[in-house]
Amino acid sequence: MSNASTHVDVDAVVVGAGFAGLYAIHRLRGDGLSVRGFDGATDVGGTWYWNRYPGARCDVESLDYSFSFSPELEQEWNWTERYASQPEILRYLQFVADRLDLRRDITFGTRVDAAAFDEDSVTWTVRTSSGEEVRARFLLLATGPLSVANVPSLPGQETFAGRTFHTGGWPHEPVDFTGRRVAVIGTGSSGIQVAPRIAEQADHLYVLQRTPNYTIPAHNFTWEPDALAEAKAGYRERRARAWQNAGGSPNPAPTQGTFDVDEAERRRIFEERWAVGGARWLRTFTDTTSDHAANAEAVAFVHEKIRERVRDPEVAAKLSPTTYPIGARRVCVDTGYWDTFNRGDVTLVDVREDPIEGLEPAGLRLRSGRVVEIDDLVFATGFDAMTGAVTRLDIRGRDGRQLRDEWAEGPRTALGIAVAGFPNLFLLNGPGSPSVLANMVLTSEQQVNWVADALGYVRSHGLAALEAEPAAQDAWTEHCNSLAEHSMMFEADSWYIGANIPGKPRVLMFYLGGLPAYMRACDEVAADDYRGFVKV
Ligand code: N01
Repeated sequence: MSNASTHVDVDAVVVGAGFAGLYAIHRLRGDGLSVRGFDGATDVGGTWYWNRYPGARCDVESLDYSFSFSPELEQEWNWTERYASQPEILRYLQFVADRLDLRRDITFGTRVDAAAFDEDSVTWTVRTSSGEEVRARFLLLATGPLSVANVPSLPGQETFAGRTFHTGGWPHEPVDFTGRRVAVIGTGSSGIQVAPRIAEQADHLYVLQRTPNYTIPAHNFTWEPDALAEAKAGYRERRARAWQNAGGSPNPAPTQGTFDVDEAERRRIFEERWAVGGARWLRTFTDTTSDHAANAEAVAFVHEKIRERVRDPEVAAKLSPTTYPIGARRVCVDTGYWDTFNRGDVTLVDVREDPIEGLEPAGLRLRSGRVVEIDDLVFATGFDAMTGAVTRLDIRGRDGRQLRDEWAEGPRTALGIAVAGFPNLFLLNGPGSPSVLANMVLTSEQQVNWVADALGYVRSHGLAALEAEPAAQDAWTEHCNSLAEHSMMFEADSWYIGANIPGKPRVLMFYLGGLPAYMRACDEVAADDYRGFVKV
């Protein structure tokens, strides 16, 4: 059936105005489609709009964490630091929105709440928080893998007399912690970034740690104009390398295994790479995340670094992860995290040993009866990742089937992009794609380009829709699961496997084969007349 004659308000609705949503609007518009974008925020930015906490910055280098599709944009924008801070990334996205005139097609301050597929007209009716209904042929969810805050419900929370914050929904005005006693719950990437900055201001900071994380110093720097100009002169080549890299970064892949070199040489190489800084340290050797003995060498090195840095041996021991391999959770990248614990006004509280029981007016009550008296509480407790932003929407496909019900046992997708029973619905960076395991800006471009090409195919072939076949969806999901089985990801509880949200099914929500292999799989499907998709 073709719905070419059916009335629609727009060709495509794009939900979310972060990196993926912005590029989707640009690309689809360029292809001649009419587009409406929606975002609950008052401006563009997605993650970088919401995560305004002090110390927030990206752990991918700024030159790489930026759009690659336009050499003009690349050359016009000048990054000031190796790892850009949140305000700078937000300014960059605002610059892109201005340059490409994207805002005119986006309705801000408006969430999409629901979308229902109509089988007769082969259209989606999208309902927003303002009560508007928009009918579109295509629905693209650029809702972000880390956009729904996880706030643990602590008994007595409403009785707490102080201020509370979540890193993922930080106020727009600067928050002053001067003279205040502050607790940060959580020591993931957000907690590890925010704690040192709050410590600089607060009267006293308590860092409440349940599980220590591996973190690698960023060794951030400010770009000198000459060095930046030189780096930008090689941008095309840098991008070409990034597209060929499993993680979407231009850095060379490791070539030797941990035990290909003797102990002294291994140490020298570890040190040399440590001095470079950043998460790429994890890829010093080929086998760190695939071989336990190799992993143990990397772990021992990090432990040693913690002991070197943190003066109190007991605190150093508590900060050292011992219960899971490095890389099983996302490695953090920090600036001054361990040094923070050498301050007299910072206390590490082990809430694995003495768990948080609840809140009372004066602060946090621990199981031992101890009350951590505070004025402010910062939740750095993460997100209902990958699926949370999709399953909170009321999305009804064929026969009124609810997407959240379809995913009750864990998400199932074709290529991480499409879902059987939901024609013309496209996920960007959805479960089953590389998503945050690669450079999200490049993955966003790749996802949008694939979807835009698919929409071009639909239109040029006089079709109404593309819809994933159940068998293709099963095959892709099983492929992702089998890659996951051979990884170390299930050896730690983390948001990667849904373990941070009570009741969430434990499945690894990513494609682990790396960006180039993923792109090949997507391209092959497209080249083979959208193999595994029903042409509606
Ligand atoms: O969240 P997390 P995040 N009681 O889930 C603790 C990206 N990101 O916001 O480990 C006590 O990693 C929880 O403890 P445990 C990046 O992809 C990137 O920090 O479950 N503690 C953990 O310590 C990252 O991986 C950047 O035992 C509780 C913490 O809260 C992802 O976002 C910066 C608790 C949550 O850690 C998420 O990072 C920031 C409870 N009830 C974020 N509940 C960069 O680019 C939770 N915790 C650098």
